[in-house]
Formats: sequence, C-alpha cells, structure tokens
Amino acid sequence: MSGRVRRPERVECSVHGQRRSVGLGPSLRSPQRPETRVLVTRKQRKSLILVHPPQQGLLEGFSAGLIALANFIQRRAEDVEVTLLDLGTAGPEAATTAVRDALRRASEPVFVGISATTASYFEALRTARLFKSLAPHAVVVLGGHHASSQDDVILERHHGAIDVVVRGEGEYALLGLVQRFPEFAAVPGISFWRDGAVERNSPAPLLDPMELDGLGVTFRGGGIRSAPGKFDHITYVSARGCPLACHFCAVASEAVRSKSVPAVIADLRHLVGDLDFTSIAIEDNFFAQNAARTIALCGAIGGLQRELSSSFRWDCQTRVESMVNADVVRAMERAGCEAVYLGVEALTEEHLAYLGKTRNPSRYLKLLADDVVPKLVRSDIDCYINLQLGIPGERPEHLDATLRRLARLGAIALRSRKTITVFPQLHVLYPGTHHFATAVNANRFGPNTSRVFEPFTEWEAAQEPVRTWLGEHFAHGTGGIPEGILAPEPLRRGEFRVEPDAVLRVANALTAIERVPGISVFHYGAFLASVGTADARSALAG
Ligand code: B12
Ligand code: SF4
Repeated sequence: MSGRVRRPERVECSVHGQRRSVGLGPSLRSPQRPETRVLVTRKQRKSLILVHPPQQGLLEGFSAGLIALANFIQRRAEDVEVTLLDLGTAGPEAATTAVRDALRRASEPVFVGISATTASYFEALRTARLFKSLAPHAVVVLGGHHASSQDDVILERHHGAIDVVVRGEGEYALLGLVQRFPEFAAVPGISFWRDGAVERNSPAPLLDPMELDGLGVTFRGGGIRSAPGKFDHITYVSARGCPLACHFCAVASEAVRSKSVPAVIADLRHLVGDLDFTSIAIEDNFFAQNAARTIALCGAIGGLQRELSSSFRWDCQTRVESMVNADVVRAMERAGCEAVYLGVEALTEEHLAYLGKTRNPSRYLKLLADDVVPKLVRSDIDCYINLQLGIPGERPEHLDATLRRLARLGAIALRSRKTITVFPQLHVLYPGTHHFATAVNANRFGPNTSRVFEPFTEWEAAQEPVRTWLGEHFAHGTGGIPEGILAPEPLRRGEFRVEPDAVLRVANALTAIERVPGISVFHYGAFLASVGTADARSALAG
C-alpha cells in the first residue's frame, strides 16, 4: 500500500458546532442510585472521559466516533470538561496508571464513556470495572456498535460496572445524560438498570447534515496515541448511514446523511494543510452512493489538491454497483483517489444470496467482471476486493468457483499491468444483524442464543494462538462468531470449539487465492494493535 501518514504531535479542534434544541421532554423520577446522587451536591465543572479501550490484536486505529462525541459535547455543554483517553495500545499496568491519572485530573461528577465494538467488548468491560474500582461514583457509559444492540444483555449482567448504555449515534444521548444528570431517566437513546430491570428509552435523534458539518475531525488536547486510522491512513467520515441491508452487516438500514462539499473540503484542508496528513481513508459505509454528490465532491477535492502545496491520496469503501458509472470513476481518479475497497464479499451466487449482498447475484458478478474491474484497472485507482471466507456450509465447489472468478479478474488486471488486492475477511456473526436475528429465532447457539456474545467474547479472549492467527490473516477474524470454523454440534448447545479442519480449509483457501496470477492477498499483521505500537508508530510518523 502506498503512502505513509505523517502524524502530528498535537491535534486541535477545528470547526464550530451548530446549536439546536433537543426537546427531551419532562424528566421522569431519577434512578435509585443514592451514591451517584451525592456527586451533584458539589457545584463543580463536570468531567467526561471518553475512552478507546485496549485493542490488542485488532486493527489499530483511533475511534472517529469518540472524536465526534468529544467535539459535540464540548461545544454544547460548557460546564463539561471533555478528555479523550486512548488505551488502544496500553498493557494492563499502563492502562491502570492512565485511568488513575485521568481520574486524578477529573472533577466530580465524573462521566466515563467507553466505546465498544464486539471485538473490543471484553476489554471495554475490563476497563469499566477498572474505573468503578478506582472511582465507584463515576457514571460509566458504554456505547458503540456492540453496546447498541446488546444493551439489555449488558445491563442485566454488568449493571455493577456499566450504569448506562447509549444505543446508536451517541451525540444527543450522551449530551442529554451529562446535562440532565441525575435526572436522566427520560433522555432518549439510553438504556439503564432500574428496580431490577432494564429501562430502554426511545431512540435519540440522528444528527442531520448541518450538524455533521459542524463536527470537527480532531479534538483539542489530543490524547490520541494509537494510529489515526488503518493501514497508515487517517480515518475520515464524510457521511453516516447506509440504506441497504446486507445480512451480515452491523450498520445496515440507517438513513444516509452526508456532510456538505464545503465542509468536507474544510476538514480535508485542515487534515492535510494544517496537520500534514497525506493519506486519508474515507470510511463512509458506501462512498459514491450518490453520483451527483460524488462528482461535485471529487471536483472540489481536485481543486484542493491544486491549492495545497503537498498533494494527498485517499481511498474509500464502496459497492460494485457505484463503480458502474464511468463519470464517477473518472472524477474520483482526477481527485487523487488511490484505491477503492469494493465490498464484493463473495464470488458465488449462493453466498451472495446468503449474505444479502444483492438481489441479483448473477448480474452483480457480471458487472464486476465485465465492467467495474476492467474500468478500474485501466484507471489510476487501485482495485481492492473485500472477500469473506469461512461462510457456513462452504464446500470445495464454492472455493473452485471463487478461484475461477478470481483468475478471470486477475487476468483482466494483468492485461493492464496491474494486480488486484484481496482483503480477506472471516465470515462472522455480529449482534444487531439480520444473520444474528435469524440465529436467535432458531436458537441456533443453544437456548441462550440471544445472550451468546457474553460467553463467546469471554471464550474468544482466551483463544491464543488461534486468535492472533485469525487477526493477522482476516479483517473480522476476531469479534463476531466465526460460525464457519466452529464445530457445529457443540455450537448448537452454545459451546465453542474451533474445528481444526475448518481452519485448515480457510488457510488453504488463502494460499490458493494468493497463487492466482494478478491477485495479491493483503496481510494485516503489521497493522494490528499491540502493546507499545503507539510508540513505534509515533517514530514512523515523525
Ligand atoms: C473506521 C472503522 C474502523 C477503524 C476505526 C475503528 C473505530 N473504533 O472507530 C478501524 C480500521 C481501526 C476499524 C477496526 C475494526 N473494525 Co471497524 N469500522 C469502521 C467503520 C467503517 C466506520 C466507523 C466510524 O468511524 N463511524 C463513524 C462514527 C461517527 O460512528 P461510530 O464509530 O459508530 O460512533 C458513533 C456511535 O457508535 C456511538 N458511539 C461509539 N462509541 C461510543 C462511546 C460512547 C460512550 C457513546 C455514548 C457512544 C458511542 O456514537 C458515535 C457518534 O455517533 C465501521 C462501520 C460503521 N459505519 O460504523 C466499521 C465497524 C465499526 N468495524 C467493525 C469491526 C468488526 C472492526 C474490527 C473488529 C476489525 C478487526 N477484525 O480488527 C476492528 C475493531 C476495532 C475496535 N475498535 O474494536 C464493525 C463492528 C461490528 C461490531 N458489532 O462490532 C463495523 C460496524 C463494520 C461492520 N459493518 O460490521 N474499524
Ligand atoms: S455491507 Fe456496506 S452496503 Fe451492505 S449494509 Fe453494510 S454498509 Fe451498507
């Protein structure tokens, strides 16, 4: 992959937010937590510590979600002192020291907001317990993708460590919580434990495009030690949501909201012009969903490239269908797009249907091979393909068909003296997905299927060296339930046992893919968080 990010020593906040009244409605009675009520009797500035928990073995990259939350709250709640605490590459001792230091600097009441994907949930819980052990009065809030769809399970099991779960986009929910505390029971978007049961409030409003425009991309005071994004690119999100509903995806069916073109350009000017980043990963779920916006945005990015003294490269994630439009591809090329990650996911009709990727798998595969790949390899844009292995019920004929189709794509690439890079993913089940809902309905992982992520994440944390091997070879190798490599019989009883034959099958599949002319396979090993990588990356960035 080309391009290294030059990471600045210090980042600062750049954009000012919009004000808007939320209309939270009347407060209900406050929750029965005498110890937390004591905190507000002291008339002081409140503290909000937003925590990126330890990420060992996962793809390194600080959470853009936490930066968005920090900026949103800091601008709207002047009595709240917001800090970011990055434990991404901290070992247990360093994490304890950092938490102690953060608490020492904080004034009560202290709110601790921890971000959790399914892969980081186990460490997020550990971090929550650490905060509670050092500051029992702190109000600990869990948010992020895992928390959003497992609020009831988490609160039932861990209400001693987690006080509140924020579901979905966290800006308004967290703002309501810190502003209204301790009368927070009516705040939309939160779930909490009260009188021996989980209270789940109605969803909070999503940010509208104008509000997205006002979110900064960096946060003053920094505190970020992890890499700023994956594969030496800084994460940048220009739009939220996705209208589609792929069965495996944790972010499906949410209204798309995009930043305006001038706001994106202001953000990029700040990242490149002020902070010297030269490689940017646009992590919208589905870049180029709207052709007109994409062409306008790319025109403006091209203008920025000409205006700035140093040029920058960017990549994005998109769908096969969006790259059919030649004008879009040309505009992206002219704007300095270095690569597109195509969420192809599978190269057999049967698997595409299972994944809910497209209603018409044959047409999709034809578009890919006859139109999109030829167009991309003739351009300056590199073609990356996300491909899932270990799909349940995978048979040798699936691999044969996949290799045949890859060989055709590789041959097309070679004719233009290019290669296509495959980014292998392991097929896994995440909470909140269509696949998981189907599993719950069928009790596929035993009678407690809806609670399976509790034992699963605990079990997974102890699975070395398989966990490391999976992390090095697959995105999504860790986190969700890798149904295709677990022994089926025990799994039906809710027990997890890696099936060595299945692991061998995916390992062989990887080797076979790597041998296809014109195809290379990406290796994740160098980009995983491990204790101390932050220092190595800082040196690299310097
Ligand atoms: C950029 C990105 C990354 C980056 C940055 C990760 C990060 N922590 O942000 C990198 C490349 C490092 C990465 C790594 C991984 N990722 Co990733 N990634 C994304 C992506 C494409 C965009 C995330 C983003 O910035 N969104 C925009 C921001 C504004 O939204 P947000 O992060 O969700 O945050 C909002 C809310 O979730 C909430 N919130 C989040 N945290 C908190 C905390 C509190 C206290 C509160 C109140 C609210 C709150 O409020 C935020 C603002 O509205 C998403 C897809 C998606 N659309 O979310 C996948 C996604 C988050 N990744 C996913 C996965 C699986 C991974 C990996 C496990 C891959 C791997 N095998 O290593 C790792 C795990 C990293 C980790 N932290 O656990 C899955 C998570 C699914 C799940 N149930 O867990 C997603 C959803 C992809 C998918 N479609 O399935 N990823
Ligand atoms: S996989 Fe991509 S296209 Fe499908 S629902 Fe998720 S974000 Fe949308």
